[in-house]
Amino acid sequence: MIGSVINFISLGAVVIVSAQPESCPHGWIQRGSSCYAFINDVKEDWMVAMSYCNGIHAKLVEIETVAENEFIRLHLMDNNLQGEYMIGLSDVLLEGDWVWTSSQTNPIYSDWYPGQPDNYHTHEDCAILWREHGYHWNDAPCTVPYNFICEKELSDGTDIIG
Ligand SMILES: [Ca+2]
Ligand SMILES: [Ca+2]
Repeated sequence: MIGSVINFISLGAVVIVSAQPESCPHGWIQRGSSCYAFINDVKEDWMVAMSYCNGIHAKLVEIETVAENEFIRLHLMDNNLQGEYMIGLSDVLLEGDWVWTSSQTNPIYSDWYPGQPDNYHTHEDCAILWREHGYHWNDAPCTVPYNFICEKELSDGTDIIG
């Protein structure tokens, strides 16, 4: 009896969720429960890129798995998107200590191009996807304007839907 009540409740919850299929905002690219905005009409430095992403309730993209990395690299290559893309990884606070901005945690997965990060001219504290090397990662100056990618989770949109 109790079991069937629980089943009924959980079934109801499933119906409610599936009645509001979530999708990414117009212009964003969806992968699972994540949405990605590839910003390449304006190049910005790291601070401005971060602020822009935050302003649209997102963050500079944080790439935690090989699958996510391949998804982004393939999107850039398939669509022939030009230039470098900044991601949410930096060692601006402590040289050599790379952290994802939103969590301040060291990456478990990384895809540095061989020889990187090299902190060239002791002045490279922000990670980019390096076009001329298949969008593998490079450290670059945070003050140079680059294209960038914002990321947000679909669950962030429930407030708007409700
Ligand atoms: Ca550095
Ligand atoms: Ca470098």
